[in-house]
Amino acid sequence: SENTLAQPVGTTLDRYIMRAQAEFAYATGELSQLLRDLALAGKIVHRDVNRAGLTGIIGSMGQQNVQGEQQQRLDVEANIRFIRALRNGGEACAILSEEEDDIIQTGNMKGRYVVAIDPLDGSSNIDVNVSIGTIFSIYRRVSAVGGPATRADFLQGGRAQIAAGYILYGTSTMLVYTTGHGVVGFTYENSLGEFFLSHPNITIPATGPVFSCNEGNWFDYPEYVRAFLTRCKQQRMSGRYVGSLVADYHRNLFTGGIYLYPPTAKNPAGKLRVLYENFPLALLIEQAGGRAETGQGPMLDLEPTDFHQRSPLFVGSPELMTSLLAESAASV
Ligand code: P6P
Repeated sequence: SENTLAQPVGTTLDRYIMRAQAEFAYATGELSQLLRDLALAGKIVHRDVNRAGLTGIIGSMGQQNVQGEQQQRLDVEANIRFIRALRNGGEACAILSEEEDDIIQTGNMKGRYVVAIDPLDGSSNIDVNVSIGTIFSIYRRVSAVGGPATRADFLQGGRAQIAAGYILYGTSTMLVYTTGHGVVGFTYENSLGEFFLSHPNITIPATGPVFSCNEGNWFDYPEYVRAFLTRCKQQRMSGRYVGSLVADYHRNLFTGGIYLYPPTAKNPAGKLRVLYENFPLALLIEQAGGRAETGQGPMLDLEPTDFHQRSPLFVGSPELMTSLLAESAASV
């Protein structure tokens, strides 16, 4: 969808949100506050991630982390940061986190939103210094304001999301999100503690040179996926796979390309999680002019039944997605 809100590169996240709120009149500022809360937690996780290797060493010199707590694993630490920021911000009545089985009631019974979040995806990449990311998905609650959130709040389906995005802790830290008016990107300047608008209107190229998948699973892949990938190789496309979802997704968003996580023997329903990975990334790609599919239909049309359910994910440039789906149709 057209991003009708053109603001100058370099404006801060706060200014951008305030102008967007006026322009799009979304909610009465609650969503704005929610986005600020997520950005705040992102700044804290940025700091944690960027000194991860050292904290153990510094800690052993008697310097405790800011809360004086025993240094946690980074994904556990990130989970605490996002829950705390959302609880203190007051807008989210509940959170569904990859790190916790059940809904986390924040105590903000009057909060009108719920947030599904993967606080730090790709924790296996943390220990080897590979880029990692936070992925978030926001819904307006359907349960009664003033009471606790319910399962139904989180199982509304991908097209009910009112906002979605990610924070990529990469060579630079970026916040990329949509509220349904296109995709916008902010880059973090940690000496100032500010996110600055760097990408006012992100759109994915119609096609591109990259295919991303874990070819270790080649012999598990459905025949149509192997046929599609073989053609990619015959066309001498580039195989690029970091093995960290947000890093692979973000690169393809700019270069153009296709990311595939098909069913495998180990994960017959796919590995990636619907509520806090596939749905938010699918909303973003559609807002950026791309497509996201499960293999059985559009990702956003999947009807979720469980909080932590998985699905296959094929996501990227529209022309490459059309080509993949043509292989799928031909294979029936
Ligand atoms: P595989 C990381 O563990 C993760 O959840 C995503 O970040 C990443 O894209 C995927 O799994 C990698 O999975 O099976 O290729 O190692």
